[in-house]
Amino acid sequence: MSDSQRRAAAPDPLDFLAVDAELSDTERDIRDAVREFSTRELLPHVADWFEAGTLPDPRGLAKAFGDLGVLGMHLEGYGCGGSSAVAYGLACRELEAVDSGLRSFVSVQGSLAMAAIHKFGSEEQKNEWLPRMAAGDAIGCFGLTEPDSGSDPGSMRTRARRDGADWVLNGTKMWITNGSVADVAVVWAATDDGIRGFVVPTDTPGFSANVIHKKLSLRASITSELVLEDVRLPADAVMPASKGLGSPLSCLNEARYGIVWGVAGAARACYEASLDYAKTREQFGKPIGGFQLTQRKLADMVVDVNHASMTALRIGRLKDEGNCHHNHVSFGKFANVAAAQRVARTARGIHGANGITLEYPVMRHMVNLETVATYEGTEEIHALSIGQSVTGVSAFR
Ligand code: TGC
Ligand code: FAD
Repeated sequence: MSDSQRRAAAPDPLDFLAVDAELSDTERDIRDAVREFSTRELLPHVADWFEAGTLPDPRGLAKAFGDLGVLGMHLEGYGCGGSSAVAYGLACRELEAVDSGLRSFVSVQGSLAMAAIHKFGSEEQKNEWLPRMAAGDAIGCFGLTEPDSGSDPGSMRTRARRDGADWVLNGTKMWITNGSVADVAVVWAATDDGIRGFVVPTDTPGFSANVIHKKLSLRASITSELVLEDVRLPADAVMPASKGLGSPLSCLNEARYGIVWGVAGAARACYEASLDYAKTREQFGKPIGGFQLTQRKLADMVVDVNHASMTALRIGRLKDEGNCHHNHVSFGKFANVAAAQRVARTARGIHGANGITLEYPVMRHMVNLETVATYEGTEEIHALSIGQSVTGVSAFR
């Protein structure tokens, strides 16, 4: 039967372009398992965690994520899952549909701390840390940003100097997710030989971490300052294959990739909440979804949500084929975070006064996305990366 003879099914409002029809059975199974876990174990509590401004049981959460199999799930060997990039992305999408802070927990563990050790660590470092981190028995953090070096990490002041065979680290890292609950910190420091990465057990004398309070965004996440005062480490604490700024930046690609998917989940959650609200909330004698202005908002939202999912899936397929350049990831982070911010902002408005409360997820997502737009390369940094990619001219300095 030709297309013109066959009557196509009407689009599903919850997957308008049937993007998920492109998934394999295995990918769908992983999506469903993470969605089921997130809905059962995380969603009922996340508003309270956000209101409290912390994660009350980070070790229990790490263990639960380990049991679910999402910590370093895309890494090969050492107790890790070895999944495809798309499967990992789907997990990030389902976690961030609940809260960006929860996806961050998984991103920092798997895509930053574990990925750094996996890419650049010695066999001893990999065997010591990766199986425990995959199981959620050890928590890791990733220290790149400093008080005076954010978008420009190459200007870092944290220094590692040789003292005999040992290394001695001094400096301060800022805004470090899970810093004060971590067992191990991957710390990037300048050496006489360029930037190198160090595996630092957090009980090493001279290492301390201070929780950053009064955040108005990503409140269901622990963010810390790391202070390194004459932290003495053995010669084998350096990750042997780490060399230059490109090493930490290559880890960022992994976490940024998770964000490309994650924010598609946050956007979807805001759109679905708005659709539900618009169909049930009545004013002027009819559901607000019946007003043309609301329908325009829903149309804009469903377009953004579906564009974001398609972008994530395309970049994921490129990654699984081995054809994903870091500027593809910049494209995805730039496009999808902005789309999710538009959706969340509109969703907040559709919910009226209810939209400013934690009874509904929309303002929580909206303010979380302020962090997501800043970390892992700000909107401006990714715009400049795309600009450099298409013109061949760097506008960074
Ligand atoms: P530049 O000279 O351009 O690059 C230095 C070397 O690195 C290479 N490179 C990359 N390699 C892999 N992946 C990338 N994305 C790369 N970008 C650049 C580059 O080819 C070069 O290699 P080589 O061999 O020629 O030396 O460096 P630059 O100093 O001009 O900086 C470039 C810039 C601005 C793009 C980079 O510094 C940057 O991305 N800045 C943003 C910093 C950032 O994103 N920080 C995130 C910290 S971690 C975090 O936020 C965790 S949040 C928690 C969570 O994820 O949930
Ligand atoms: P700045 O770099 O000072 O930027 C300020 C403004 O200037 C931005 O708008 C920026 O886009 C703009 N700007 C900078 N350079 C240019 C330019 N060349 N052209 C145009 N505009 C420019 N870091 C870690 O290392 N590990 C973590 O686990 C981690 N977790 C985080 C968790 C949270 C909740 C937050 C908020 C941040 C986290 N970060 C982490 C830090 C994050 O990566 C940085 O905040 C981010 O890289 C931006 O740096 P900055 O805040 O110093 O801003």
